[in-house]
Amino acid sequence: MSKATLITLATTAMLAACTAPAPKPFGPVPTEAQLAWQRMEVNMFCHFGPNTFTGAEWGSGAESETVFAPTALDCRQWVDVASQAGMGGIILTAKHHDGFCLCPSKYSSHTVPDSLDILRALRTAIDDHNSALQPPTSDLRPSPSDLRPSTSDLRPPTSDLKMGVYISPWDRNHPAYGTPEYNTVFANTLREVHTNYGPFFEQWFDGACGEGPNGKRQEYDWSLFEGTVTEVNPQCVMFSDVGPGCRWVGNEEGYAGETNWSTLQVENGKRKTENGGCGNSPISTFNFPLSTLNWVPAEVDVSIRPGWFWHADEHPKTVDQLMEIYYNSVGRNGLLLLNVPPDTRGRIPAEDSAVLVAFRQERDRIFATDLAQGAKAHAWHRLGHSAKNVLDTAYHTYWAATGKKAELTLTLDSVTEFDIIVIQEYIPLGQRVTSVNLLLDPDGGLYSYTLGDEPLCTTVGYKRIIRLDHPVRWQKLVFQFEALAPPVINRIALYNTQAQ
Ligand code: FUL
Repeated sequence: MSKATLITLATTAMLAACTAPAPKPFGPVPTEAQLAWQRMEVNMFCHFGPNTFTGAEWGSGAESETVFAPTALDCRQWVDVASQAGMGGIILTAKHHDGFCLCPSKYSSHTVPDSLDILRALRTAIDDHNSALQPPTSDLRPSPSDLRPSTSDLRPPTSDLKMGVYISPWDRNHPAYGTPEYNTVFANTLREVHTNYGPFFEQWFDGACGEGPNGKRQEYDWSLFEGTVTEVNPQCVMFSDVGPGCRWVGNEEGYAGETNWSTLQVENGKRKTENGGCGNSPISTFNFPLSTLNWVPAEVDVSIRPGWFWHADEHPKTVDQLMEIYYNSVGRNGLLLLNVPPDTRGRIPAEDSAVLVAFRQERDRIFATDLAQGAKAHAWHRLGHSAKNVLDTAYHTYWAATGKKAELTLTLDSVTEFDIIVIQEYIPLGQRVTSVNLLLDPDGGLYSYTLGDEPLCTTVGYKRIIRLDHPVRWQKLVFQFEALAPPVINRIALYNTQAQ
């Protein structure tokens, strides 16, 4: 569906809700697929292949196909872990740089045998999981939400798991790599995988790009690759260093910048072509708000373990480390793609799944009770979309301010202790906010002070989670927004991390 249709839908929803017309979108806006992608918030990455068995991170491509031999493959277990951990989807390395394909292929002999088709096993496991979540046919069957572990109201409802693929353009095995013919081979592989195992919510084009078996580097034909994916699967969000669907955040440690725009300045909307069209665009082009050309939100890819592939002597991060990553990715307008590598059995190790479930429980605990619920919200300047809309949990309702500087006051029922503030912009109408400041009880009351000279945050985007240095106890909060265009805010929520 086009951006225009998405805006029309959002507009229609608004009209039904409150009769006031929606404000005009500002700058680039997400497609329907990009919005659905962003609302997934946390996804699972699975690096699995010959490297799992050899201990390498970048296989040479010369490994024997028989090296890949999982002893107890169980993709259903991956799906259970992802679901229990509150993930929206799983992206599997269908082909890493060593060129080994986790499905049989007409275009390569370096693949699994038919009997060990990992893509088919994962597709089936995901489809089976999703059909167990279908709406009840009678009152006796549990509803999809009953089947899922509880989630806080901030997590968008996800009724199913989606599947995505990583298909590396760099191929250290294919004899044609480094020649124009390889571009056709790669496009054929994309078509084959997307046709046989899709639809996929995301296609991952990694940025690594080196020499092939003949010592040559490939000049990638990106328009052929992207065109092929779009032809088979128009809703697929394509990741690469510079988009077009979503982009690399610039590091593999699990954080987005404090300022993080979903608008990306790519040279006139085109991929940079230096170095054969691979490698990231200069960091200076990230986080630059003035481009009106591209909506390319950031994806934060990071591994739960030191390596991307499973290695016997490595262990997963702790819940505290994962929470830090969550705040610095989802909490900074990014999508978190957390890599959880299956081991030589073809299962996710128990120590990783235990941490993932605890990570989920910790998020559910912290975000269980929105302390702003029941508050009164007031703004002098609004465009028919009242301030109280920031308090409801419906996605398509919002407060629309009239000026680039705007204030919104929340008066809580009583003095309340909190240490987390969550703000969400209504991104179907664009990303606008450049800074938010907070005044606590500015009427000269006992607790009158600001949170320092620094703004509470710079950009907001889809979601901003602000952690205060220490819990504060307050009743009246005034949010002061500055923006490139009048802010459109769909949610403000308050939490207390110490609450039980
Ligand atoms: C990089 C690759 O080189 C790594 O092996 C890994 O797959 C990471 C997610 O992307 O570009």
